[in-house]
Amino acid sequence: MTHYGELAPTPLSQEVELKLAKNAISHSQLVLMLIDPIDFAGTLSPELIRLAQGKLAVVLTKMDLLPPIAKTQEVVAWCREELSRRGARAQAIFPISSKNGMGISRLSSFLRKRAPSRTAIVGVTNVGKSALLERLLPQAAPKPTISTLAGTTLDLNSRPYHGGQILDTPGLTPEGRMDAHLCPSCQTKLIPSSPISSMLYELDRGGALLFGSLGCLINHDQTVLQVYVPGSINIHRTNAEKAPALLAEAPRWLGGSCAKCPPKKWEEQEFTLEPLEDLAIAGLGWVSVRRMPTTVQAILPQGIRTQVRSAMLQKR
Ligand SMILES: Nc1nc2c(ncn2[C@@H]2O[C@H](COP(=O)(O)OP(=O)(O)OP(=O)(O)O)[C@@H](O)[C@H]2O)c(=O)[nH]1
Ligand SMILES: [Mg+2]
Repeated sequence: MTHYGELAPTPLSQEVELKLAKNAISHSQLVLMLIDPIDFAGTLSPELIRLAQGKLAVVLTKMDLLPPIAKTQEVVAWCREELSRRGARAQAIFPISSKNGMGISRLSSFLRKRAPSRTAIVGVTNVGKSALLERLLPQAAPKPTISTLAGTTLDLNSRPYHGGQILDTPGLTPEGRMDAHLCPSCQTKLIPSSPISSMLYELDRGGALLFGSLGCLINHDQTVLQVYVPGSINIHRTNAEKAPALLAEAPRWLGGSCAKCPPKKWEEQEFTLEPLEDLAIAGLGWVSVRRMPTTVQAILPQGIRTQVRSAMLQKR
């Protein structure tokens, strides 16, 4: 399969992805499960957490993409809370960046001290598993394939590591994420290459925010929202009357999707949010409520997972 001049992998079926992950986990003493904090809702796999029970360590990847106001230890504490709300316990949580090397030496010394005979690196597609393996291996070791395309690693890849083995695995294809509604080119634009932007909006009753042509939030109350989305998303301020028509029409200037993307069916949901709560939208980002409670109506492509949670980044 060719993808914009590059050779793109033929996707594995979800059944095969899960079978390979199960195989890797059952033959490992330690499981590094990767979660991307900028898409916590879209990259946390309850299935992998269940399979890895008792041997789970969580790696928070791509920390370099969090906005500069993020405090690493707060994000780690928040992640621990979110895991425990789901009944999951991690032996340790490692915030890292395979891009700039942050946190890699702490993770390496944990692995050397624990010295499991086999460690599995698991997570959804594109979360950065192969990039982490590359960081952990000595410089001279053959490099795993790393790419912006989801579904790059197609089989278990076992490498010697400090007297044991470390295993890279194909990612699980997550369901209910924004990328499932986009063509490959628009999917790539959703992957940030620099820290995601954080913008504050004061909205009147009936005020609306469009996230390109990917969805919108209509406010039923006067409120202040902090919006965290990739910089490539054009946030357009409008009102409750105009927002649904703009989404349906998807003019080119709005961006986010194009004529090659599959047609979208829209779904409306209402959320009541308290101050210091986030509404996370899988594969897109999140909004955080500041000051007063509000009710928002979200119009999103059908099947997108959403989550109301305590705020990941606290107000400063
Ligand atoms: N900014 C940033 N990008 C990263 C980081 N780790 C990985 N990436 C990028 O994320 C994309 C996916 O990385 P991979 O390592 O191929 O992801 P994977 O989990 O192995 O993906 P599959 O093999 O498809 O399951 C690539 O474009 C990487 O360059 C990181 O720490 N920071
Ligand atoms: Mg990979």
